[in-house]
Amino acid sequence: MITAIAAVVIIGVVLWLMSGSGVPPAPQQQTAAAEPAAQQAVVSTEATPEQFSQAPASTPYSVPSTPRATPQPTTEAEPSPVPRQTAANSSGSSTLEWARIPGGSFQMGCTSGDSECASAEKPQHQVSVSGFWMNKTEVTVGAFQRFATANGRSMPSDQAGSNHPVVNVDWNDAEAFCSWAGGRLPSEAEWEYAARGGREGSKYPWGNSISHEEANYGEDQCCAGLASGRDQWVNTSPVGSFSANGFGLYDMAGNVWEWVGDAWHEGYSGAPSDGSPWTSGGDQSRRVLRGGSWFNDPRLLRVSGRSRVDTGYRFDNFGFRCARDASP
Ligand SMILES: [Ca+2]
Ligand SMILES: [Ca+2]
Repeated sequence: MITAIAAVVIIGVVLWLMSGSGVPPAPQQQTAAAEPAAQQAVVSTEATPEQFSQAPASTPYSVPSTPRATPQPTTEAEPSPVPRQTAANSSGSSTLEWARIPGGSFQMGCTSGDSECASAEKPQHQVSVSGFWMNKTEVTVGAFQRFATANGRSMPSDQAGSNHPVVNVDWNDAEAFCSWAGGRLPSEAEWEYAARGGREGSKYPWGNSISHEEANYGEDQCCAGLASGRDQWVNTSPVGSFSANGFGLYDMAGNVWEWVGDAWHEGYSGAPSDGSPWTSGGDQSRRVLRGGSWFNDPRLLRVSGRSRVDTGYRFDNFGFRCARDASP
């Protein structure tokens, strides 16, 4: 009898360990059980965890039956180590199109008169950025698939169509992709400079107000996807489904959050003024995300808006785009 009881206990312990209860949680933070930990990990300023999607991994993507035509980029880019197709046949699915971003100076951070600014967006400060290249769109599922295939990596889970932005990528995935593509992640300053598109003093890349005609985002109050007007998508939209900004970049507001190279700092005191990534000090375990997503309310799509999360986290509203230095 005692032997039988002991056997049952041992089997129970083994099954408990196999169930994962005795090991740290995997980076994937999509299950309901993982939400509290993920939320705790990101709460430290008024930029709340509402920016992250807790949608179940199985949530179907809303791909309209008659998708809006994708604007075709027209500017040419420098040769890339990643084979490129023409815009006409790529549909943005597997190529990386690069836009040349001219150098210049801008005011980074909280836009004057913007009552929605968080303390982390202050102080506003001048930054001078050298010219560089930046992907016109978020990196697509198709492009990431090519990277995964070339490097023997498995695709992250729960992807939509090949011309949608890749999601469920952590910071290291993003950096590895950009390195493979001959580039790097943009610095936070480069990202904001690029997002503003040469337009100073606006809350959004196109002006001071926002509607679903300009970007893919969610409900006005936190947090859920919403289809309305030109924004036909409850989840991600095909990249380039909305108008480009002044630098020819798409979806700098909304669709998916975009990883940048910088470590998280609670504000801009002591930040570099030369456009370089701020990688010293601050919270080295977290990296910055920009631009808001399909899951978020419009406040988080503001061009100065910031968020951050642990480098190993993946969500179905996290993506990225790459930058690269301009040739001298
Ligand atoms: Ca939407
Ligand atoms: Ca975006």
